[in-house]
Amino acid sequence: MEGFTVLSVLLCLASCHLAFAFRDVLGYLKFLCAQNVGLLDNGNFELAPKPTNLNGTVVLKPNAIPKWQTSGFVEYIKAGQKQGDMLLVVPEGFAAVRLGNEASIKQLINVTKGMYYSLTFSAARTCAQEERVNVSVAPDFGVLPIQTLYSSSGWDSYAWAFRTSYTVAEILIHNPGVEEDPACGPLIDSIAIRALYPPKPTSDNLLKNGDFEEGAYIFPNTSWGVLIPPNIEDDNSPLPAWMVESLKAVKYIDAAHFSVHTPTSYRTRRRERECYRTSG
Ligand SMILES: [Ca+2]
Repeated sequence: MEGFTVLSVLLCLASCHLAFAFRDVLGYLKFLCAQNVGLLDNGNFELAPKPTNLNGTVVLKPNAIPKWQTSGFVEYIKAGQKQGDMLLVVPEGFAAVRLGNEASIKQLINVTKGMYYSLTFSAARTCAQEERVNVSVAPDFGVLPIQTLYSSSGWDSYAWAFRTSYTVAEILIHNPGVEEDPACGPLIDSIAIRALYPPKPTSDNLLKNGDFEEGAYIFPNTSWGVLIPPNIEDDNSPLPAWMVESLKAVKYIDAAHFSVHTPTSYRTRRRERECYRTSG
């Protein structure tokens, strides 16, 4: 009988331990989800509209693209598609969207009120010599120039930062252009987000974020980093504590794809992968 009691106690302790471990794992997963790290829902546009909601490439309904609301002349562009003799560049995977004159896409996401976030997205210009993208989370917005190509692939990834005023943020990407051909406009793909934690000076370094360990989301399977456009007029920076004041963008890169000085010892593996350099 005593043996049975001891066994019961041991089983109870073991199950309690497992329950606590399970709760810890759940808590950690909730913590990760709350950080909003990674692609937005269908942020790479690989979930396609129903064929009945498309007329060729043109999206016919505002909610045709899963998880997104569109406005204006929006096209769903598939890899390998041509416009005349020009091959349209799809930055990632099977598909992307193209925003015509005054067209926009938007998505609501849950966020932590008062928190800083950085948005990363890929964009390619098409017919126009100069194209711009207006990225906003009300009341913040930024107009990012797309005309300069830094990568040889015909498109680049860009970062923009904002601070939330509510627990829900509406991510809106808008083409403010008024080209002669309303179909002309930037291609957009791979929209991701990352919470930013503005660093404080340490006893080792009085500069805030002097080692550039805190910054924009970099797609782990990409090797070209993220452009941080000049943003003199913006309140927030995707590279916390730093502002880009030159006419050129700055490229934020990671140690996984570039040779950079990486800190050792107490820093996390994720943070060890990041650094930055000037581009151009
Ligand atoms: Ca895609």
